[in-house]
Amino acid sequence: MTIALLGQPNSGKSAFYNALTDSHQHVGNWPGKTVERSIGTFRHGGRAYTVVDLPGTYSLAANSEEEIVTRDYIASGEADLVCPSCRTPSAKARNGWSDSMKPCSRSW
Ligand SMILES: Nc1nc2c(ncn2[C@@H]2O[C@H](COP(=O)(O)OP(=O)(O)OP(=O)(O)O)[C@@H](O)[C@H]2O)c(=O)[nH]1
Ligand SMILES: [Mg+2]
Repeated sequence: MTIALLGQPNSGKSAFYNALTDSHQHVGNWPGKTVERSIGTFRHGGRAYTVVDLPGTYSLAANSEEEIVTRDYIASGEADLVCPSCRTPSAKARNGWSDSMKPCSRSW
């Protein structure tokens, strides 16, 4: 099974990815660190899982090269599960992000 980590920049995707896959992707307290997708694996309950750490994005409108990487990966349908990462400063921002991600709600 392939799990994609999708969320706004600086929402903790790479930290989660590192914890799951025992990797060392760049983690820091500013947005825009991850610019390419990274792929790792972990095992749980005898099953193997693939995790994809994606560049942060504010929407699927793809306004930058990093957002295009993320948009294209989500649109490819390669992920069996899209895991949203919603650590945002306010409920308003969280709701706005969730609205902008509705096109992928089938995968959630
Ligand atoms: N309090 C708290 N901070 C966290 C948690 N997960 C990550 N962080 C912090 O949040 C910041 C951003 O984490 P990253 O994992 O780099 O975020 P990202 O979503 O990969 O960011 P981009 O690659 O820029 O899109 C870092 O300072 C982390 O230490 C968490 O569960 N709790
Ligand atoms: Mg990252």
